[in-house]
Amino acid sequence: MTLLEQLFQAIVSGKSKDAKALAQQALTEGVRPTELVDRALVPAMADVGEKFKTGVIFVPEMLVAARAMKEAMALLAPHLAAAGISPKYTAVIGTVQGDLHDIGKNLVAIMWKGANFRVLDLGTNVPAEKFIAAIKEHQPHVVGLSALLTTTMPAMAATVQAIRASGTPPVKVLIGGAPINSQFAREIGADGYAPDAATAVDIALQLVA
Ligand code: B12
Repeated sequence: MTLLEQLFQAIVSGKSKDAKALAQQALTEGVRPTELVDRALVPAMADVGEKFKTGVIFVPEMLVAARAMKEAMALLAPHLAAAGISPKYTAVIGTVQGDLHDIGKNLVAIMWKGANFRVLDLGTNVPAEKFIAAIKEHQPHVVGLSALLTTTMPAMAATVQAIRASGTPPVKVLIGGAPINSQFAREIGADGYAPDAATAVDIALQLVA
């Protein structure tokens, strides 16, 4: 098994210590951090999701796999976000109300920091009012909303609507998460959608240009 396959396997089986050690070993051997994310971490979560959907594993196994993913990600974060000197743009990001998934949102936050954004992360299960308060306080250029459940997509729509109606300074709203697509973004009046963290950087930069 290659190192990337071992890392994939460690995450799928929820072995946090192994995942961290293997990620460290890969970095030491010169594997690029983005390659680790794209070829081991993200595919591992996709595999876990498939196993959950088909009843091979249940929530506890999904939880330990997520923990292993986070451990590996924490190790990679400083390498992904090259320290920008003084951030040029400000972004607020959070997972919408009712939704506790944060791995993808965290990855977007890391990549935005790497692209020289100051990022205020409001966490998960964030009500619209909290987004609005943060926009008023920090006047960001971009707001990122994440949703991983089909059942929290309406909360995303309601959040966009509440931001637009709140009288905050105009702000670009960018949305993402596994069930989201560009058509949904158009329907709910968001300014953009990105399917992954790398594209989230490109779209955010386009929106603020
Ligand atoms: C890990 C996980 C969990 C963990 C979350 C841990 C954590 N801290 O995040 C735990 C165990 C807590 C969990 C709980 C639940 N989960 Co869950 N979970 C997953 C799983 C396996 C992986 C998600 C993930 O981290 N992916 C990896 C990241 C990197 O990808 P991502 O999140 O998609 O993010 C990328 C893009 O979408 C995008 N992106 C994401 N956010 C944003 C934001 C912006 C602004 C932009 C531009 C882009 C962007 O960029 C990211 C990076 O490339 C998915 C399966 C899947 N394939 O998605 C199921 C999944 C999302 N869960 C599911 C379900 C059903 C649940 C539960 C309801 C289970 C239950 N019965 O309790 C609960 C709900 C809890 C809640 N209220 O939120 C279902 C949802 C089904 C549906 N149609 O809605 C899925 C799809 C599994 C399945 N196949 O059935 N889950």
